[in-house]
Amino acid sequence: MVEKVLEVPEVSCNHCINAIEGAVGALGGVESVKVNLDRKDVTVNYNDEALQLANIVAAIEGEGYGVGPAANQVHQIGEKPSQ
Ligand SMILES: [Cu+2]
Repeated sequence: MVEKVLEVPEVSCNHCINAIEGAVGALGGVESVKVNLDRKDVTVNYNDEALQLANIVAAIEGEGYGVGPAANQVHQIGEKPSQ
């Protein structure tokens, strides 16, 4: 099980949160998904033997949200995104 944080700069409201959490949560291997509207990021805990990070990114993009520039940089929790 790994935890990754992806930046999703376009999230702006509960609709966005529900769309992203719904799409990512529906993927097999995802244990938990939580969007933080203030930080505009999404924290995903998943089984990395069952699911690739690319599949998670694709699910978010499939809902129409970019996984933004800073955003392509996946960072571990507790670590600042490089800027
Ligand atoms: Cu929204």
